Amino acid sequence: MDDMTTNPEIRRMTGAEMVVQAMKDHGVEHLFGYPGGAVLPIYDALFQQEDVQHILVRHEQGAGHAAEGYARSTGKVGVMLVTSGPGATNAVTPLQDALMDSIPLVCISGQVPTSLIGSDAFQECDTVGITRPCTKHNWLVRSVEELAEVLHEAFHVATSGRPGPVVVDIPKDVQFATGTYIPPQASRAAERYRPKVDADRQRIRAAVELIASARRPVFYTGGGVINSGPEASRLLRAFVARTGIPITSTLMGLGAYPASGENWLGMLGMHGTYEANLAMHECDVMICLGARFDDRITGRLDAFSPHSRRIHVDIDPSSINKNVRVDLPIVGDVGHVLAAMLEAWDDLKLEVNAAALAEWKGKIARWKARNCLAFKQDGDIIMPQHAVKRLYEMTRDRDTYITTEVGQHQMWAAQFYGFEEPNRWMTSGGLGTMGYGLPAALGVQIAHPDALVIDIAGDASVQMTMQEMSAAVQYDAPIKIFILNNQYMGMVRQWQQLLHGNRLSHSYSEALPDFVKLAEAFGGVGLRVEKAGDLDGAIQEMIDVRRPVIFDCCVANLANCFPMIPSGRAHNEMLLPDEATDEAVANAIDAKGKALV
Ligand SMILES: Cc1cc2nc3c(=O)[nH]c(=O)nc-3n(C[C@H](O)[C@H](O)[C@H](O)COP(=O)(O)OP(=O)(O)OC[C@H]3O[C@@H](n4cnc5c(N)ncnc54)[C@H](O)[C@@H]3O)c2cc1C
Ligand SMILES: Cc1ncc(C[n+]2csc(CCOP(=O)(O)OP(=O)(O)O)c2C)c(N)n1
Repeated sequence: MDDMTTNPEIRRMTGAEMVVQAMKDHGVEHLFGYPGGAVLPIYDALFQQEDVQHILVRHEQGAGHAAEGYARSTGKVGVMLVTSGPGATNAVTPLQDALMDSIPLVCISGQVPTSLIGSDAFQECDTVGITRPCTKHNWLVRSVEELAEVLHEAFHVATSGRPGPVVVDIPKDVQFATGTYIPPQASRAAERYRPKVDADRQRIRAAVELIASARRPVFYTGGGVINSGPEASRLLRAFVARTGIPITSTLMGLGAYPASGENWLGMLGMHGTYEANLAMHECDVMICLGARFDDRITGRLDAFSPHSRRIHVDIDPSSINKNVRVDLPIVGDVGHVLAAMLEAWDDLKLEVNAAALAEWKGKIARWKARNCLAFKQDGDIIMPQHAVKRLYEMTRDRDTYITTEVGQHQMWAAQFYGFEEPNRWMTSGGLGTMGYGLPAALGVQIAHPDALVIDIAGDASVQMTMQEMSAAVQYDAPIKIFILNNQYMGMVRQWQQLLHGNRLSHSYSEALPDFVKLAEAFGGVGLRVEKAGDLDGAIQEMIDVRRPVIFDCCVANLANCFPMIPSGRAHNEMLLPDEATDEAVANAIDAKGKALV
């Protein structure tokens, strides 16, 4: 007897039907896509079923970022569907974005028929060639008999180990052809790729003993804690509570430990807090959990945390010793490792050095008293920090998700919006993709229809993917686009001011759209606020409207985002708000003898 008769799940169907069936079998409820000639068979199969809902975006980049927002806010895989040629090339930016931020994405792309591959056919491009460096893995499927196995492998690879984007490129004749569909249970994909999740016991023991011996320890946590799932955040909180060790996080890890937690130091890095960066600089034991020593964190490498012994927990062995040498590498899933660390801590009856820790915390408290995020809000002009602070205070008790674009507003959001839970914060960290936030908000809202989803945006970034407002209106997704409108590419202007002699080369948008009219043109609601006194009322109106809103919040044009470690500088060479005089900045530049950009 062959498999067809022994296993009723093994069925004959077309390649296009297999794509839809695999989505159903992997629990996909929504996908984001845009049709075209080379994917029409798949669109036809989608049309004939109701289990998987397709969200029609307005540009393939939007599909990718929406799928990223969906994935990050749910912990599930994000799925996108694009046609060949321009559809695939438009998907490159979100694929690279997802690769850098470890977001699980499955991108299905249509390809010209196999007989035409390599003939410069209409809308042909070498999709696997183009996307090879910006995916975790990709496949060109040349036979319908391979398709089911490749699809299962794609879902497995995207979501296992260090998550990331994958592409399955399917020629049109393979979509039309009929073949055998095997279900995920019959697939061998999981045997072929088995990342290590449990850590070596000896190393766990060495790590907890090193932590117990520390006098000035600090947790440096990152996106890997979010990737690992909510249990990792719970275990992290438990470990911090057990030890009382201060904790900071990267931009990507915000929410894993609550911003209101008593050991919280705030974000670290280029725009991180004074206390977080100095704690990293002066610590004697650094416990890095699911973070990758990015250059926005380390600053000048030869001056990075000069006195510390470092533990690095990461699921991807290639992250270890990539940028910074560590003393105790641990390869594994951060949730599994934390569980093992807590167990070992209790079994070995370890305790922190209470006197040394108290002294360390006293020092940190003095750094904290420096109040590095201070800003002045007086008069009518709205300070951007104040706008984010009020937005936070007025939405913190709701079921709120925040996305951002890229620039100063993104950093102010990270500094002034306090995240209490994981998966509430969606931002483009590694690639820094302007245009990420609006479609990401759409993806989040599709996953959480009743939640309050806000994109904290800049006036320049938001114009890059503004067209997805139309998709938001179509799907009744009441996203709120909260633009901190300073009329500049603020982050670029800030660097030009501080590091390029204030020569503001092409960073001012002389013509901006009327965002209120634009919102209305899309079928949404537009609100504009110009005076600080009107801010709260308008935020409340935005919250109350159950429709997509563009909120044009006119803020101080020339505000700068501090603290700031100019790139190439060390943690203890940070510029603070009231120190960043022209003279101090000029000296900082002169000391190096060249612009630090
Ligand atoms: C304008 C701008 C300014 C920025 N300024 C700052 C700043 O001031 N501070 C800052 O922090 N960032 C800043 N960033 C973001 C920065 O560029 C990086 O994206 C960020 O620091 C990387 O965060 P991460 O180290 O947590 O790594 P991620 O990119 O989140 O990577 C996660 C790491 O964890 C590992 N991992 C994944 N899953 C698991 C798992 N289950 N278990 C164990 N390990 C796992 C991965 O292999 C990887 O090494 C800025 C970005 C922009 C655009
Ligand atoms: C696609 C893309 N192009 C260029 C950049 C470089 N860049 C980083 S921030 C920024 C300005 C962002 O301006 P805006 O969205 O108005 O935000 P603001 O900094 O004013 O808050 C630019 C151009 C980028 N990050 N992404």
